[in-house]
Amino acid sequence: MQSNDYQALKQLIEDVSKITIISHKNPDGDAVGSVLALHNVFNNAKIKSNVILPDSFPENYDWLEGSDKIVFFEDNAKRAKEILSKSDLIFCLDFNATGRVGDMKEALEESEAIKIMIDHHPQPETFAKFTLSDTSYSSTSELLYYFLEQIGYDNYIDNHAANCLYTGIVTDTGSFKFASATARTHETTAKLMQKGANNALAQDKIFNEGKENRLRLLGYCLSEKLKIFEELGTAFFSLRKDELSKFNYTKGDTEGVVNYALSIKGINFAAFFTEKEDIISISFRSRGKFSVNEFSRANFNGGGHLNAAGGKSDETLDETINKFISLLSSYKNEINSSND
Ligand SMILES: [Mn+2]
Repeated sequence: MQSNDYQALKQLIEDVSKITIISHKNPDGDAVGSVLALHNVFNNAKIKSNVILPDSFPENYDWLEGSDKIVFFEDNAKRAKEILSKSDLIFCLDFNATGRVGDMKEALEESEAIKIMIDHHPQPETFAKFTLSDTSYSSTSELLYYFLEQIGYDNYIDNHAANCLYTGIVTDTGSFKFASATARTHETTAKLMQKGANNALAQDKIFNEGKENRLRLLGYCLSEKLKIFEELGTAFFSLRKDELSKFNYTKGDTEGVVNYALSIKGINFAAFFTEKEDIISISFRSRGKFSVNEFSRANFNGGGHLNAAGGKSDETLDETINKFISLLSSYKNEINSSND
């Protein structure tokens, strides 16, 4: 099958009987939004599908239609494995490598289903038979809209699916602030609103239903934990386990905090280090040309996008931060000229 043979793909979707839709570990708004959008579209087209995620997602997405139907691998591995192994077709949304699904990796790789990847991260692996991968899209949700148009399924996007796609676009573009939000992104968003996406409701649900401890943790990070290296154009935050538990941390509570460091004039590179059970997890963000994808791939076993990437380290929090600081001088020119 040609990778752009959408007619054949549409036929395949309609011919098979077991379709599964999955996304990456620690699902974000784009992951949850895109899988549920496709699930809702298939429902409207009278096509059955299952949705599996490796683990749970932040509560602020549980208003999305179909979120209660998701099977979580971490809670129900047996059932998830069974679904994956019996699938004819597996849609892999918002990830580019089987390693991104965590403990679900083996079950995904072992499944004989035809895999379809729709994703916007650079350097995709080649495990899928059909790969629609384009880094010029703000989000997988935006790219999924394009895909649905190509197979003639955009008419099946109802208000529920539209809200799901809108959520993916809003969260991956920082509410349309990032450079990744192009004219096309806004055009797609307009079409979603015509199909019933409710922007005010969605933004309210996503951003204004937080918990007190999350806001206090943000305050603590901003006032106590921000380190700035002005001459290196870099700032970072870090949180130890004891600090996380003091604020009753749950997954997603520090999402977006790293971006605040980039709001300072002259800061083009930001990082957030979190001490997890047996690993240090890192978020990187940048403004302009400096590639945090390259930086993380080269130094911190991670990757992602030009301006947003993840990383990890097996060393202690202090060792990880020291390594980070010692690397900065060799990137100084790149960082400081990032916005030229
Ligand atoms: Mn995404």
